[in-house]
Amino acid sequence: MKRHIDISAVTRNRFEEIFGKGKIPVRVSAPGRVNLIGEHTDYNDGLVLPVAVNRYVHVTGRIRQGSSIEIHSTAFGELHRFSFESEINPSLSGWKRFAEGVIRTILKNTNKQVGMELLVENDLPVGGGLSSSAAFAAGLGSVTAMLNRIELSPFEFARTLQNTEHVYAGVECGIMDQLSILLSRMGNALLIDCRTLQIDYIPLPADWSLIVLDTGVRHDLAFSEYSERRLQCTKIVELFRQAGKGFTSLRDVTACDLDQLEKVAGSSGVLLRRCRHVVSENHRVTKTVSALKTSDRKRIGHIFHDSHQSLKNDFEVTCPELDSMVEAACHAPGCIAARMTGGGFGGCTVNFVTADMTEKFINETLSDYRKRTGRNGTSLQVSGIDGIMPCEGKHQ
Ligand code: GAF
Repeated sequence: MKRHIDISAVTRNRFEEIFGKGKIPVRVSAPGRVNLIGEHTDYNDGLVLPVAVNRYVHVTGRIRQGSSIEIHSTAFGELHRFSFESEINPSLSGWKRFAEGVIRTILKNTNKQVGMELLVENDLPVGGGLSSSAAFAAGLGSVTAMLNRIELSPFEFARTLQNTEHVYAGVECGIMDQLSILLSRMGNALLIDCRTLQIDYIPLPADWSLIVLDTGVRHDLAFSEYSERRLQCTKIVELFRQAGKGFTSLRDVTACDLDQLEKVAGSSGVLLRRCRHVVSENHRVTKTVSALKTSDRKRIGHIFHDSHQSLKNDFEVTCPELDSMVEAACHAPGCIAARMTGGGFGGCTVNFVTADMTEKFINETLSDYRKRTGRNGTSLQVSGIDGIMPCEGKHQ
């Protein structure tokens, strides 16, 4: 695990203002991630291609006397205190419940429960589609493990973090965010096969910039719609099973099977469209990998376009603002490829841009977006960086 002892003076002062002077704390910086392609495929055992980016949740912590835990979040401007002597308060909600859940889960089944003082600082926008919640959990979990001298394998750790999102944040997410935050490598995207957990590193073209554009829109329905999409995918697998196919997930479905689904899925066609998105999106991940290897701008532009259209029309997780941002980007100078990224219903788009056109691209896209929607979007130029547990070579 990457441990930082070169804590900035600002963090050190902030830490001491909250917790008082004492031992030098340890610090872990958990990056956010942007998914290049492979959307809503991770929980269907499919392929994804995320990049860990240079925006972080920093967690600084040290051991304290006794068994109580104090966590201060600068993003929320609040302190949470709890002790292992009592169970988690069932009425606890929001970031406090999630933070407590992460720590309790990491320490479950160990006899290690040291008291801790923890400071959480963000330069990753909260709820902005760059996986701030998975980074929060990964940072807290890593410092908890370090201070309690617990060794975790990246895969075991990723599964534990995913489980805490399900139980304590109420989001039935896949495994993509956790693995990319832990295992990414500088200058590369991470190709994850979410069925086998095989990981390959795919270099990003050096003369392309990676730009994240935030629509500024956050929809409350994102959580409920996400759960609904998951349920629909499970239902499709069940329908195939009833029709005699031995599928365990949508990863098993081929384009030829879609005709059969049309017959059994009823007249609405909704399930057929959901399935078509997942099947075609897996292919697009593979095609993106080969387009990246040859720096094929035209091809990647088409693939991102098709992905966005599929998410808009078949999976129905975009919104007018995401569609407008992508359309604006496609008309802007220097654009190589643009699509929505993450769960959808607001949040961000991901864009490849010719490096020397970056500023012009951002200005023109955001100005066009403003004309189309009356909203001010924002931009982040990001680069692919190491995850918390960077590794050499292939995995699994
Ligand atoms: C969210 C989830 F957390 C991921 O697991 C993934 O499903 C993504 O939405 C959609 O691709 O970020």
